[in-house]
Amino acid sequence: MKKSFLTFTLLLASYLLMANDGYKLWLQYYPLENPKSEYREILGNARVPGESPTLSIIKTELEIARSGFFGPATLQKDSNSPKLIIALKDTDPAINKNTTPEEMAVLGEEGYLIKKFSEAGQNKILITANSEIGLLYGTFKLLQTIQTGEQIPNTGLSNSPKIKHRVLNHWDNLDRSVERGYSGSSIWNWHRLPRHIDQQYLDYARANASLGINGVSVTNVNANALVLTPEYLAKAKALADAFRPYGIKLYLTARFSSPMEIGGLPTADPINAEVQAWWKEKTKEIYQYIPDFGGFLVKADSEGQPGPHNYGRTQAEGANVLADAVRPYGGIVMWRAFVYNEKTPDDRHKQGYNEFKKIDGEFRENVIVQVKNGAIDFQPREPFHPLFGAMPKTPLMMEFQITQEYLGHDTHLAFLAPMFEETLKSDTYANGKGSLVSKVIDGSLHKYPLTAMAGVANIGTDRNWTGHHFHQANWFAFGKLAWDPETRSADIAEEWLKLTFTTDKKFTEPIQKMMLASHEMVVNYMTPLGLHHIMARGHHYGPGPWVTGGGRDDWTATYYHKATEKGVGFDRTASGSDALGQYAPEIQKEWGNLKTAPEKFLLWFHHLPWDHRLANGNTLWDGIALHYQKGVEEAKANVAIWESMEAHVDAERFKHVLSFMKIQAEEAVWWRDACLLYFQQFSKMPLPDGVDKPEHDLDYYLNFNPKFVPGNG
Ligand code: BDP
Repeated sequence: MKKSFLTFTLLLASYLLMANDGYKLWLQYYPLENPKSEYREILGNARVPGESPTLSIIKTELEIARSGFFGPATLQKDSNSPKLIIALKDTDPAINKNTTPEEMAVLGEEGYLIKKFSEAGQNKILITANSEIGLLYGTFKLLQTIQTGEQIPNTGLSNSPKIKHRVLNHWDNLDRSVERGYSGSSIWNWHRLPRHIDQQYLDYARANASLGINGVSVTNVNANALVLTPEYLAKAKALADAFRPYGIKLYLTARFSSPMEIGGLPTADPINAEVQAWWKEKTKEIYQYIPDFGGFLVKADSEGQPGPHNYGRTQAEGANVLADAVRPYGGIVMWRAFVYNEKTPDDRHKQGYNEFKKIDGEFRENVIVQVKNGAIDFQPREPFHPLFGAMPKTPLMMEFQITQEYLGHDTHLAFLAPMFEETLKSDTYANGKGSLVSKVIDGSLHKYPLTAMAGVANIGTDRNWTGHHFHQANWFAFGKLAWDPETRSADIAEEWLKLTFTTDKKFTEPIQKMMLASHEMVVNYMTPLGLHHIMARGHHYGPGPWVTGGGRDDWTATYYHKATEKGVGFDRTASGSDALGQYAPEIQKEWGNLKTAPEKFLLWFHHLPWDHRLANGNTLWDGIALHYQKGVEEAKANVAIWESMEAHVDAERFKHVLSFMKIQAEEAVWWRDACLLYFQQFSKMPLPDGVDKPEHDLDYYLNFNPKFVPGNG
């Protein structure tokens, strides 16, 4: 007992002292607290019958975990009496003996079952599934359960994904720049592909598999047709081959004008027979390279991208051409609903809905419309997109942005699971009360046969993948919610902290609290009370409520906040743009009435005088100022909380996080002062008690111009 305790203490001490650059993400496999754990023998004495790339990944994973948990010494294996059996049904008698057909039936294609059983007086564990990928998912689940110190229930642990396609969207360009990427360059080195497969591709695939992510779109939605040429298809094939054993399918973004750009046709009109034939031929070629190619992701008629509008066609006519091409091979088309145009005189909020609602039911069966969580653009907070619930005849998928384009980029800690959860839990009232967005997405509300969720990746070549160590948690959260959109953000935070740092409650409890409050904190110091899109022009880093003019009104801040001496906010009720009219009557009633409208969306839907009274009796102006102040205070308090955690974290990650938190606290002040000085010109009211006086005048902020902000093309 004493000796093993000593071993554990030494292991743990050396783990804490070791430089940890975060590369291992949530797969740390650090020493277990209970050194006598029965898992030592279980992991050291596994039987995984059969040979295949996926099975060999499973074996390696068990070995990495075992030596991380218990130290490198190997165990004497007793192959006659394995303690852990990982196998498909009918490939191992222990599986057939200890499972029922009913248990197997609910697992579907990718689910798994972990069960304890006893044999000849020994405690054993089995993991089974209907596919090798299910076995891999089950293996990761067992290892996560061991690391976090949870128990496997006596009834077993059975789980299967609620969403079919769980896809990361990389906005990565072929030159390795990343649109809205803040953590280095693209991890795809197209120049070296296909001859060199970097270890990072495999580590990336492994990390995704550990979360159940099963699809990757590797290229920017602002697409380059070059990726569909043979030279690049050979490179894409090499990536697809690397991902396959991890259960990950490759998708490509398709530029709508490709038939002209690389096909030499005079048009890309979707009803033109030659265009249709071109897509069919091209798709056949892609499947020759990548037999399990997932399909296309398309951004059309948006922000300068070509699309069916160029030929007077609908989005369905555009999508269907590609859908017909991939259908014989089982592929899908993810067609984005992010369609808007500065020449359309209507509120930008309304354009996606207006474009798609009327063509509900006109898409082929293998098209899924990919809808951003909100109707504008990944703001720190948006009400759910009114298309959710409005297209019963067309499968809709969720697009979340994991990369923090509008949330302070890589240095601002914002745990996004609560934001994702807020959207998923919103009630669309499509089929009456309880018609949650999550039920639209998992297909249960409208019986969609095709279901999917996409997350715009925050991954780059930084050693820790995501810039801020805590932004690994956003990648993690996306994976968990894509698997089950009803997962609670509190559970996600806790699990991530335990896997990534320690199970010590002295650390996990305060830091989980900090994470869960961090999104609201960012909303407070950036865009409280429903303000939105008041970031700096182009790169969206830092405040820019003064951004105006420049040719595209819908890319300015003044378009969205409409501040004058009379008031502030975008009137989207019936007296204004009536975007609210796109939601269910129940929502119109609640959000349209100032007595019941949620304050978090107040200025999103209403234009109000500065002296409008909030629920707590404060004027709107005071309320805005106090929210900004609160955000600043929280960001400063977080620095102190993190400083008090030094004993629990390795020095390298501790320092890294600390310096980012200091940046965040400083920049929260920047946001508060710049926005309040700007809006004060109109409100002409003093700052309320408790709000710090700005250090500089408005001119200072207007002239502050950070250079070379990354991610802006
Ligand atoms: C906006 C980004 C832009 C993207 C666009 C999109 O500013 O870089 O290309 O969304 O989603 O958020 O297509």
